[in-house]
Amino acid sequence: MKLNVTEIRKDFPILERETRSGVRLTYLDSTATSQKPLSVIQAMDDFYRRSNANIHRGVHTLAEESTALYESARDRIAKFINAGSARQIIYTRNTTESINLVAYSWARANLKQGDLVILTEMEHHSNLVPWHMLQAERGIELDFITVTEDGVLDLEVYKSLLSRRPKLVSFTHMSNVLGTVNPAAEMIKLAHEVDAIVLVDGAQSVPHLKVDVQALDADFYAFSAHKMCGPTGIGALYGKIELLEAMPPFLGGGDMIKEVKLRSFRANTLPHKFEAGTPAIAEAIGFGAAVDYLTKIGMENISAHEHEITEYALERLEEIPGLKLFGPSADKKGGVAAFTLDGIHPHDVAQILDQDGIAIRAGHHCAQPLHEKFGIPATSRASFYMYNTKEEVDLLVNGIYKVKETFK
Ligand code: C6P
Repeated sequence: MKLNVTEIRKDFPILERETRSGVRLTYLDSTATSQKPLSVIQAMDDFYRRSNANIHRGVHTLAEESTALYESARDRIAKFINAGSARQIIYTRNTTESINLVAYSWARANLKQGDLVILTEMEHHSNLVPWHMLQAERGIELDFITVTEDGVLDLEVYKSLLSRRPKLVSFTHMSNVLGTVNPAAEMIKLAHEVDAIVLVDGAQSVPHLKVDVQALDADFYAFSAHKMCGPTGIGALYGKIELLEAMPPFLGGGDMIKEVKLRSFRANTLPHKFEAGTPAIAEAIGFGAAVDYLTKIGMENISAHEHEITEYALERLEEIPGLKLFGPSADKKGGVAAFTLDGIHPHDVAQILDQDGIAIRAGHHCAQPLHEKFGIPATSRASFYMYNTKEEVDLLVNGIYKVKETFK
């Protein structure tokens, strides 16, 4: 179904604002964080106005209401990615913490010196640094699936790395710079043939594609609420039950225990075993409202709209002399357009566009090794979501011509 973007934009009050007098916002930075619809803002506001209390601790009405809202959000998040059970959804702060949870708990219990972990050259720092840290501590080995000139993973390299029998393969489902959507199901199947466990970084895929963790057969899947219309400060880790059950707790404290003695403790059942201390309750409720919103719009409709916008954007950007795009063609990627402009620093591009209210990101986008691979320190990056329009792409293109004019 074609999206009614005019109606959708009414759900996002921020899109109405001006960044300076007479200059309306053109928000092209949803890859960094998406904007939030009224239903999410209201769900969090209602919680604080009506139901605010700590969860899993009290028997009074508010405590029961708050617990029910928190757990009901988990149920809907589980359904959204087709997890078999809500027990498989661990609330974390974000994708970064979800990956670190696997690195601290699963990996420290299962990996020893010399064990191989396969990553890719297009990873975000949050799927590199936790493994660097484990390498320093444990002496694990890291190797990388290379990225081709067109910005896709070289699956022949992957297959040859798999012959070295890695213990873990961890890769991003969708690149935050190239936009490349990796063939996750195929990659997971190949990893399972050599008995490797697979962690997927879903920070950019869950907000934009229909993700079914069971169909993918992912062992772990990490994502953040704030990139999918939800609040900051909350994310999730999905894991297969048998893996999560066998893993030791990550952080210790309240709520993650069944029983505590002076010299020992017994860990709680899933998912609470991994949720120590008072969590981000209002944020979890906002996360639930965000998946309701995305479900109402329909993930297939969102993907189709973004595809149309991205195809148009790539076509228009390609026309600009001196502009170089990174990443594959629109059929292999999500709504991301990273580019350089001959002789002009990406930060200057972003700053000049901002004068016209156009928000893009410039820098290495927390993917320094990928930029190094392409021999550049930084790119400018425009990214699209369900609320973006072709008119906004035109504003971006006109803005880039203005940047070129300024630097002529
Ligand atoms: N990328 C971007 O502008 P957190 O910060 O934990 O919510 O997400 C981390 C992360 C992990 N993997 C990928 C593929 C990502 O894109 C991100 C976040 C943002 O590209 C902020 S750096």
